[in-house]
Amino acid sequence: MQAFGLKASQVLPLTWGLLLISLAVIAVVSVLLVRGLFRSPKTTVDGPDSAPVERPVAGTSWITIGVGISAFVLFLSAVWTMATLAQIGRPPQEPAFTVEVIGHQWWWEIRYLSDQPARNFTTANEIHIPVGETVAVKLISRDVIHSFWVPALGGKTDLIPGQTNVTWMEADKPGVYRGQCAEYCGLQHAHMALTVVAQEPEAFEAWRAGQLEPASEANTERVQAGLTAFIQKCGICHTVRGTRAQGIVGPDLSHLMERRTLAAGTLPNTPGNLAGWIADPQHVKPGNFMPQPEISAVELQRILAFLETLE
Ligand code: HEC
Ligand SMILES: [Cu+2]
Repeated sequence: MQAFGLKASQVLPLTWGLLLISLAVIAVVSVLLVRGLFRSPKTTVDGPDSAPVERPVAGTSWITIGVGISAFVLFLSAVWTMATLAQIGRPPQEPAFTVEVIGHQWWWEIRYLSDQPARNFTTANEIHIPVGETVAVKLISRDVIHSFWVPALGGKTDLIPGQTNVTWMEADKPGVYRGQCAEYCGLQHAHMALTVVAQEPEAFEAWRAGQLEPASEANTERVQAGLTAFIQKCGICHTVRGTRAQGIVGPDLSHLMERRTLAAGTLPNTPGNLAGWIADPQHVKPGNFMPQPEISAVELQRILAFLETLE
């Protein structure tokens, strides 16, 4: 385990501390239990029918001592936990911007919010952040309870339907950090991963500028045909900014080619996997909410040609 940010570096000692305390408790209890099991009774009973009239009292003081030690250790753990939670509750500095993370069964909608509406944009399953800056994260759910967890950057925060939870993120080293939904949310819960990409500020700004651009124009006949097929067969659920495809049921695909994975971390985003996903999404991720499209092989090729322009 390694921590890559302010929040994680505060949570990590607590994780280790509580783990060690728990292991010590198990060890002590086991030793006492085994000793008790193999201890021969001190009182000797004279005959088969006689039993001591009084119970021996020696040993009851151990109950008081045991409860005392447990209560002390539990109290210490509780205080340590609350102190850590209080420390990470608020970001150490004013957040540079806010990302809204919306949980869907079984993918993450990511919305970058700005004071200027023209600088808002939506993406999916991959969050880019500048290194060394705090980013506020607003957590919302559209269906059931999910939990946002990027282990290398900090602890979990739940996404609760009808409520907005707020947390924050900070990474002190550039890198690609894997996150995962950490609250069982149905069939494909295990395939609800997300990626956090921490970049140097210039690289982040370049990425953001790219995301703000509309999707590239369809410039060849094949791509144009692909766009038409896409609007007909996919536009009801997916948005590609600047086109008539404006669906909101599935992930925004405006800059699909910039993402590392498909279907919330289920597959690396390669041309072969993309074709396989569109041809049979239920095979790749059974039960997910993208139905098997009714498209011919020719349409599939055209749609792929169009999607490959979405950089
Ligand atoms: C009924 C709505 C619906 C239709 C129609 C639909 N999709 Fe999807 N699509 C989804 C949903 C929901 C997901 C998210 C699945 C998941 O990861 O659980 C998805 C995911 C995807 C992804 C992965 C995106 C990512 O960032 O991971 C691609 C690519 C995609 N769809 C392409 C298409 C194409 C191309 C078509 C048309 C042939 C299409 N979809 C039709 C709902 C739909
Ligand atoms: Cu889940």
